[in-house]
Amino acid sequence: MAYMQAHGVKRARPAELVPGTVSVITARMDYLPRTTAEGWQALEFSRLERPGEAIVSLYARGRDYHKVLRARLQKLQERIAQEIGPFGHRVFTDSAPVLEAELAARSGQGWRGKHTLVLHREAGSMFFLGEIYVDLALPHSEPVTEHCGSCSACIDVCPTQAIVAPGRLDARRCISYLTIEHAGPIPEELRPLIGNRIYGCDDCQLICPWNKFAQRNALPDFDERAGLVGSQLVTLFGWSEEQFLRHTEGSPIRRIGHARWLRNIAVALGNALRGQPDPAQRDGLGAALRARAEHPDPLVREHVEWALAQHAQREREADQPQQRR
Ligand code: B12
Ligand code: SF4
Ligand code: SF4
Repeated sequence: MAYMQAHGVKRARPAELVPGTVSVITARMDYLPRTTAEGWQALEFSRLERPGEAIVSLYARGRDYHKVLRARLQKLQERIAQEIGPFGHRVFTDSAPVLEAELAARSGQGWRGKHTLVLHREAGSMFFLGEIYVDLALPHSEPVTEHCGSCSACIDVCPTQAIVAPGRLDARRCISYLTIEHAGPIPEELRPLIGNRIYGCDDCQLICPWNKFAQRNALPDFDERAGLVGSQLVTLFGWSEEQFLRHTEGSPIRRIGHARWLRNIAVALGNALRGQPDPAQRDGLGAALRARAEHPDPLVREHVEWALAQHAQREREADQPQQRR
């Protein structure tokens, strides 16, 4: 994430990024799919108990939000221009050095939770943020009050203890960073903690009591795509590059590329192997991994090797009680 440092102070000073900017219109867009069932948090947590199943975080199961939110903000800008005439503007969503969460918090879209995300009493935190920088002097909206109180559920649930203090995240430990942004090998000590999460992580949001108020989005854009929910790790690991590209067309997942996709699934397969009591199931997972052992990318090979070592370790552990007998 070197791009964040590279842009320096531009991140905090909108007028340096877009000269002439006087105000920022902030927006949030809910992303729970329209078909989301009641009790969805428990349903999502239950996926962790099925280690052979792949978990893709909720925001990434449909169409890429960058495209959806930007198009809608553009439309909003056009509607405003129809009313008041042309004005200077630029639309952003996670697309430039913009401190989105801070702008959202200061303009009343919600408060910053202990997990660092923005949340609101009527919307939880399952929404994206976007902005329109404008050269119009608009009246300021006020921040909302903070409602975390003595709760620390997000800090406690984080599998890698990435939330090092309220409102402070060590991104290097966050599964979202490790599986999406990070290009190299995943640190070995963190691999077992990733479980079966293969793209992003939702745990600090799933546990948050305010997410019982999270809203569904009526747009079909965020409908869950086939293959990205409830699939077996082995199935996704078997996707060729061509299949990966086809299944992730227009999805944010495509950006990580096939090799990182395989890297992430190899880690999850290694973890599944450690937890799998059934030898036949273990053999199936091991066979899938061995089929990728000669992959041309050393990143994939190393993670496959690590996962197969978990297999060997599990086999040894399974043998031990028999030897004692
Ligand atoms: C980098 C990044 C990440 C990193 C780091 C996250 C983090 N919390 O910092 C990683 C890869 C880990 C990540 C993960 C996720 N992310 Co992210 N991420 C971003 C991104 C691109 C930048 C965030 C950032 O700047 N972080 C750096 C820290 C240092 O900034 P900060 O927290 O705001 O805190 C500093 C500032 O506020 C500053 N500050 C405050 N006031 C002022 C004033 C001045 C003058 C100055 C100089 C500074 C300053 O001081 C603070 C301390 O240093 C934003 C989009 C964007 N452009 O903002 C999305 C964003 C925050 N992510 C988002 C999402 C959805 C996620 C995930 C939920 C995805 C997932 N399911 O896997 C996870 C959640 C993990 C978590 N608990 O945060 C959404 C959050 C929506 C929301 N409801 O808040 C955003 C806003 C994207 C979007 N457009 O919707 N993300
Ligand atoms: S996204 Fe997952 S790993 Fe990252 S802070 Fe939240 S719970 Fe921890
Ligand atoms: S889980 Fe608790 S501490 Fe964390 S953001 Fe939600 S209310 Fe705040």
